[in-house]
Amino acid sequence: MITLWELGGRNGRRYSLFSWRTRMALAHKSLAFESKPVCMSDKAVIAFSGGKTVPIVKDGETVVRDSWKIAEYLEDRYPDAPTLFGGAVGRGVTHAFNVWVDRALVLPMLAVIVADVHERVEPADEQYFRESMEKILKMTLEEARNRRADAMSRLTRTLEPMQALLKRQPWIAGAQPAYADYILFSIFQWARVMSPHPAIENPLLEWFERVLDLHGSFARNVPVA
Ligand SMILES: N[C@@H](CCC(=O)N[C@@H](CS)C(=O)NCC(=O)O)C(=O)O
Repeated sequence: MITLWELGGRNGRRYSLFSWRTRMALAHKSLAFESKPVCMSDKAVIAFSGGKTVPIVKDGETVVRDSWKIAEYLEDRYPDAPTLFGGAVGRGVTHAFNVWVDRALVLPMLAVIVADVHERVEPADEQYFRESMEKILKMTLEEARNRRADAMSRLTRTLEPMQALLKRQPWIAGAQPAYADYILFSIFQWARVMSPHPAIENPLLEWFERVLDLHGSFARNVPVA
């Protein structure tokens, strides 16, 4: 059995966007796992991993931290289960996409949903979350809430290439869903779990619904905002 350490929010929410990539990769490969929710501010509980972030997985005696490294580990360890990358070239291109999403989309989405996320983290994390997010965004949570419309416009502009792509093919990875889909999906699942304001339009919205239906609606049936 694989164990997954990930952020736990109020009422059973699982809101770490990077952990959603791992969750979807595990579901894609039909690997069962046990979820260990942690607080963002509690670094002692994940010190065994040698780092300060989740996701972390433990598979037997093997501990892997960082969502990209976990995806590579799962692909190499479980080669007979459905592929996440579709070979070496696919792995390289998926890595490029991972970097693009992290650099281009995480901050614009954070600016849209940060105040909503703050209302749904565990009370023990409220202060830590506020301080670290205000430092990253260089504004208070209240300012972020007031500037939400601007942040939404920036996000929509950045997503335009993905909207264009999804008019031409059903999945980010092409004819079949694969890890590239889960990378982009994680951005919107983060918003779905923690914010009551929809931040997604068609055709992206239809694609998102398709991903929610995958693997027995694995990602659909979870506590959301
Ligand atoms: N590159 C890492 C990023 C992981 C990351 O930033 N995780 C966040 C949660 S979504 C975290 O653990 N943050 C802890 C903190 O900011 O103290 C990955 O892909 O796993």
